[in-house]
Amino acid sequence: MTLKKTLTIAGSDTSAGAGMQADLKAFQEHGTYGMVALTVVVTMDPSTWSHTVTPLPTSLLQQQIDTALSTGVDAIKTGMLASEEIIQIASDAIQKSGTDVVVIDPVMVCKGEDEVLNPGNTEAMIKYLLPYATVVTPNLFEAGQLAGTGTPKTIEEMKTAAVKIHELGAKNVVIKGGKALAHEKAVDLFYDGQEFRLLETEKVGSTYNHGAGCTFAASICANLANGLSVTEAVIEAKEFVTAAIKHGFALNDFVGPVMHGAKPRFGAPTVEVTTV
Ligand code: PXL
Repeated sequence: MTLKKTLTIAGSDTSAGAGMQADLKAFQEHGTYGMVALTVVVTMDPSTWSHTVTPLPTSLLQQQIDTALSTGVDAIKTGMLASEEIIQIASDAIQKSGTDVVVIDPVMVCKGEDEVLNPGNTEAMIKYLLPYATVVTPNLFEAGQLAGTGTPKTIEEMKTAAVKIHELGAKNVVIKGGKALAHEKAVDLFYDGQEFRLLETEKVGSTYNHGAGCTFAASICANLANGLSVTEAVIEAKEFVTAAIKHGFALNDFVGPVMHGAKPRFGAPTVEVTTV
């Protein structure tokens, strides 16, 4: 049996809930062969948990990409890219790979940290990554930055942002409203250039959701690599991440990661899909 090869170009979250650790765990749970080209290493101060982002030399990133691409990857996901140069390297990798399964998670900040990684990154993502995206998965803040609309606060504003991001070249846009939106359900908006669909699940009480965004995007990537349609891939990923959040746990006093492999073990809540 040959596994599909899914490559993440992303950072290491040493606490292992998010970043390439989340990607690899989600890839594994979806039965793909996960590979990594590491961009940065994020470490945390043990007494305050404030993050330090340390980029790897770009020559080393390039060597990793060359190694991974030489094996023939079936799908690529991007996560934390941290500089315009790294974004360009990731774009080149996507083009060189020849794959048309590309999931862009436009990470701009770490959860719990408010400083945007690098303001120039947004323009670079628009120019170098969105035109290649099969699916882009911004959260509300990232959607507002990419669309230039400011952070959406309602479903109507999410729709406006999704149209703008689609116009920038992303074939499918999933804006993760999650529980952040003032809505009774945990809601994501999926736009494929034709129709808008709301994906809704019950809001999960757990606040242990570190890594949810990465896990969601990586699950979409693995599902697409395995041949699911974009709609099927996105819905399954929402089930997968909702179960992961439901079973999230406290790693220490500062952070609670999702339980990446919860769905296969405990099942997943139903996702309601409605056209809006
Ligand atoms: O959740 C965004 C994210 C992505 N990638 C890495 C991270 C984080 C947040 O902590 O550390 C490497």
